[in-house]
Amino acid sequence: MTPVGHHQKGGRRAGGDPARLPARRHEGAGSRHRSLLRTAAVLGAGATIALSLAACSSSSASGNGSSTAGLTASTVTVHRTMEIQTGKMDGRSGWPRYSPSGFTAPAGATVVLTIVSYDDGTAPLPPASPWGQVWGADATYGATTGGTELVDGSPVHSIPNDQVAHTFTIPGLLINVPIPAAQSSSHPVTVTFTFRVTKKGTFDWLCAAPCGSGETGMGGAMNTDGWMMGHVTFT
Ligand SMILES: [Cu+2]
Repeated sequence: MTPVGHHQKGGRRAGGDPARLPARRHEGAGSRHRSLLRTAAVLGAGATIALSLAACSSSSASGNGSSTAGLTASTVTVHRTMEIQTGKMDGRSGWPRYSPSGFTAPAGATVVLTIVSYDDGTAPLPPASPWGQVWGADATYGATTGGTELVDGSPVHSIPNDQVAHTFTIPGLLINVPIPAAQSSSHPVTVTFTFRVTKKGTFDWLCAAPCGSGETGMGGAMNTDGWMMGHVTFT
């Protein structure tokens, strides 16, 4: 755990200051957060490549999953919605937040997750960061997404790293959903992502973009359950 000398409010970039975005921004993150991301980044490197290849060869793989072993509820589709609220909206300046901070879904069901973000600032990722890409192809748990998310209805495989505002990342499932900045705080951006998890259990999710406070942007909301990290449960 790196001590942070002072907590500056609103340490995230809010419209300017692109100079403060060195590749070192992830230093100083809480150690749990950091190790989860590192593990996922290593594991995900292969998955990401596989996704890119799959995307090139068959763009319409919708993952209906008839061949996925162990599915128990393959015909069930559930919808879950999360909102990304700004610090202004949640009453804690400089603390953007996912609300609710988690959800429960049946294992094996197709989950259509809609994330509506009112945050019009970016928290750019370092140029080499993998978190701007959509991930979701872990065979162990059966997450199947085709590596695609819909941004206001348009399918994309990634968001440019310097346009990322947040991510919804489940390291244990190798799922990563990058969220771009909203047009303005009154024009939210809507990101929709479809996936399926065959294994029962509770998994941590977190945001991988440095949207919190402190020099690194990894403090405050980034290290606090119920803000930029939480849990999802498959029953
Ligand atoms: Cu965030």
